[in-house]
Amino acid sequence: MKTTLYGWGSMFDLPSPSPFVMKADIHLQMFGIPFERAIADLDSVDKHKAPYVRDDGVVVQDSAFIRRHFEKKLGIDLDSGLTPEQRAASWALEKMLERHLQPIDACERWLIDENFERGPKQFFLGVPAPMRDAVIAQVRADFAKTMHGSGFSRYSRQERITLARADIAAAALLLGSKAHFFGDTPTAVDGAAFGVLAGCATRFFESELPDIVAEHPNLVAYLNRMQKRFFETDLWPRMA
Ligand SMILES: N[C@@H](CCC(=O)N[C@@H](CS)C(=O)NCC(=O)O)C(=O)O
Repeated sequence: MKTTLYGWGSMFDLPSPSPFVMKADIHLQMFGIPFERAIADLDSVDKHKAPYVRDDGVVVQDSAFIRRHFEKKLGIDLDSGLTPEQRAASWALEKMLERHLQPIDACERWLIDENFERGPKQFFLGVPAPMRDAVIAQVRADFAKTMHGSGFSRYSRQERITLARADIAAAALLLGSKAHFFGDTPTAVDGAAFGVLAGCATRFFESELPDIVAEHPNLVAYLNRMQKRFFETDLWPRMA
């Protein structure tokens, strides 16, 4: 039996540049199964996104379906002990963070020139030099188009930050003084929450987001606690 999680390792002072890879990594650790980590080859999977896992030869794409695959296979519920209402709140929080706050953070990284230069541009260092600039321009244009379609780039940067501030404050309030979002033990949403909130908290980029996270000492303590528990050492292979 062999399980491999495909994604990317430490970048931008984070365990992974991708919140979804961090989430899947945390979930696999919560399942308690041995697994390896390997650098993703997006061209090898039809959704063209990471994370994905190869589990005994079966490829499972998308962090939500990775979770479901192992919950079913192992008979382990990452939300065991939660009431139906807590499960609903957990899903709502996860999707607010992933579908609203995360794209705002992505805009900080991809649309602000100095952040793009020091951040996402590094993803393309492996592209042969003669075509690198064209590939970078195309991928960045695709990102801008996606953000226009979803509406995020139609907000000004300051409007996006205002919305992010509300998301981060909501997460901080829901966490309160608990060790994790639903008590002493991590549940599924902690994987998603760590991924997105750690992404906002990194000081690697020029952004107001880390300052906003820092306004909530309980969130900062939570992120430190989660980092220590799940990512104490650098677990990923070096990227080429
Ligand atoms: N819904 C997916 C989202 C995964 C995702 O957006 N991954 C990004 C990195 S954060 C990616 O692989 N992007 C590559 C691309 O869009 O080409 C999940 O939960 O796994």
